[in-house]
Amino acid sequence: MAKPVFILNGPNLNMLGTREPEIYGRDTLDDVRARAQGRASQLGLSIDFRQTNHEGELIGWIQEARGAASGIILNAGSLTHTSIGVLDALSAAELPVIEVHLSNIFRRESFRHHSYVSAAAKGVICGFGVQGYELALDAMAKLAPVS
Ligand code: DHK
Repeated sequence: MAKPVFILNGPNLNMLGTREPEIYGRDTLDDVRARAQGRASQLGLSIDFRQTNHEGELIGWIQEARGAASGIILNAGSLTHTSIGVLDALSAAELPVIEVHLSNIFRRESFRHHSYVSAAAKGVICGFGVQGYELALDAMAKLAPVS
């Protein structure tokens, strides 16, 4: 049985749909999960989709991924810009990592232009809203080992 792709979401992404919809859109996190599940099924991938508002929990999930996942798709929310702990966990995971942001972080405030996650990521998808998760799965399907 192939290992799932972990799709991990950080702080405030549980608020999707109501949080600044002009920036993040009107889809909820459940909508994102459903779309990701649909695309994963088309690609023959399984996913494990999670969200947390807590840095330590996210780091724990990344550590868990090392043995349990075939790859990590990560929208770390604000932790993208602050967390060396998340970067260190990703580096230790030794898995393909794809960084996702709903918004185009480079069109926004300068403090969003730097990402610690990027240093451990194979690539970055940002600015395509919810579709970014599907694009990340398309890319992951070509990266992740089959077994
Ligand atoms: C989500 C967040 O919560 C922000 O802190 C990031 C990212 C951008 C997104 O666009 O998905 O700066």
